[in-house]
Amino acid sequence: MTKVITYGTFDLLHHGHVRLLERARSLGDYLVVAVTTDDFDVARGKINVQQSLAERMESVRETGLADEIIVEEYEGQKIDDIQRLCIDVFAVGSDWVGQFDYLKEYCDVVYLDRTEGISSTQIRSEKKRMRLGLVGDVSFLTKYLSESEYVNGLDVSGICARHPERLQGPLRDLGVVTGSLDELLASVDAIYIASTPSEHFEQIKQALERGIHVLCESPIALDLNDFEELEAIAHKADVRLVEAIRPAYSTAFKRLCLLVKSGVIGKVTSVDATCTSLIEGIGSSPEIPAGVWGSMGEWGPIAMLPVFQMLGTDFSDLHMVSRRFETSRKLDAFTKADFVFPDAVASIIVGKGVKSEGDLVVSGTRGYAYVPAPWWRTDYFELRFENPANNRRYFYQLDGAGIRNQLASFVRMAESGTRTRYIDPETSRAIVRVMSDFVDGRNVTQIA
Ligand code: C2G
Repeated sequence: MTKVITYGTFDLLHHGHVRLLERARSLGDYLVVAVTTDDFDVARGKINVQQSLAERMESVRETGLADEIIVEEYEGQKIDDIQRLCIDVFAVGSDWVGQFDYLKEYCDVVYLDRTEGISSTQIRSEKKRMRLGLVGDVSFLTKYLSESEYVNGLDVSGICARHPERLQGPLRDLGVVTGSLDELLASVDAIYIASTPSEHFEQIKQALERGIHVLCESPIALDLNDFEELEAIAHKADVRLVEAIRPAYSTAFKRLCLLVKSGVIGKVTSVDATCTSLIEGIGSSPEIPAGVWGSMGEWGPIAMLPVFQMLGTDFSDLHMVSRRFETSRKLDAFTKADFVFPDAVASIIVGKGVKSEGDLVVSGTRGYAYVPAPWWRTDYFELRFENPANNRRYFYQLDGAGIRNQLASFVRMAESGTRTRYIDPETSRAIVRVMSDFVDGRNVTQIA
C-alpha cells in the first residue's frame, strides 16, 4: 500500500483544494490530510483564517478523499508524521516548490500544479469588505492603518479627529477626513476609537445606535451605568462592542492565562504588572495635545488585564497612589494601584512620566510565570520553579505588536455575528469601576 500525505489550512474549502486532494490521492492508495491548527497558522503569519480547525477538518472529511485526517500544530512536525505513519509520498501544491525538498530524505516529494484563479485569500477578500473608520488624534492610528493591510476584507476608509487639519501622512489621504463623527459614521461599517476615555461613551453610543460595530480603546466608559447602557444597546442592535486591549489578542498572553488557570504554577497569590513609556512633550507645557491621556488612561486597562483575567474581579480593597506632571496637572505621570482579593493581591504600576521595568510576574504556590518587558506585546514567557530543571519556556510568533491579530479578530466577530469575546464583560466592568474611582479621586492618594 502506498501512503500519501498532504498538509494545508483548507480555509473556506474551494475547488483548488479539492483538485489538490484528488491528485494527491491518485499518487497512492491511502491519503492522510494534515490540517493546520489556528495557533500554528497565526504563528506562521496566517491571521485571516475564517473557519475553526473543527470546521476545516469537517470540510476535508466531507470531500471523502481523505482516509485519515490529523492536525499540524508545530514546525517540523512533517518529519515526525512521515516517519510515524510510514508515509511513501509527500504532496503539496506547486506554490511550495522547493520548500519541502528536505523531506526527500524520508519519502518521495511531489509538487502538484496549483489551480490558478482561486484562493482562500481571494474568497475572503471578495466577501463584503468591512469599511473601518478611525476616531481620534493620536499618532498610533497610523499604525492601525498600516496593520490593516494584513487583514483580509478590511479597508480603513476614513478618520474623524478633533483637529483633522493637523493629521499627518497617510491618515490625511483617507477617503473621509473630518471633524464630524456623524459624517464618518455615514460612510463606514465599523469604527476603531482611540479618543480620550471621557469621549468614548458618546462616540460609542452614536455608532451603536446606527448599527456600526465598535472596537474601542479601554476603558469603554468611565461610569458603570454608561457601560451597562452601551452593552444593552449593542445587544439590542446586534452589533459588536469590542474592547481593544491588545495583549488579549496575542497567542502568548492567551496561552499564559490558560496555563495559569490550569494550576501549573499552583494557586496564584500575586500578580504584578508594570507598563511605562516616557512620551516626549507630555507634561512639558500646560497645553495638553489633543487625544493625550495620562498614565492610568493609557496604561491602566492594559496593566489590569492580567490581574482580572487571572484573579477575577471581586477585589475587596483598592488603593491608588498617584503623582501628576508638574505642568499638566490634569495628567498623572505615575500611578501605583494595589488590589486585595479574598486570597491574593495584585499591584500595577503605570507611568508616562516615570520609567520602570515593564514586566509581568504571576506568583504561585508551586512556581511563577515571568513575562519580560514589554510584556504587553510579548511573544515569549517562562514558567519558573524551585528546581530550575523544571522551568519551561514558551514562544508564540506575534507580528505587528498584536494589532493585526486584533483587527482580524474584530472582523471575524463582526462578520460571523459570534458573541465570543476576548475580554469578558466582568473584566470590562472591573476596569470601568477602577477608572471611575481614579477619575473621581476615590481610593486615590495624590503625592507631590
Ligand atoms: N492549493 C492549490 N490551488 C489553489 C489553492 C491551494 O493547489 N488555488 C493547494 C496548496 O498548494 C496546498 C493545499 O492546496 O497544497 C492547501 O492550501 P492552503 O489551505 O492555502 O494551505 P497552505 O498554507 O498552502 O498549506 O506546510 C504546507 C502548507 O501547510 C500548505
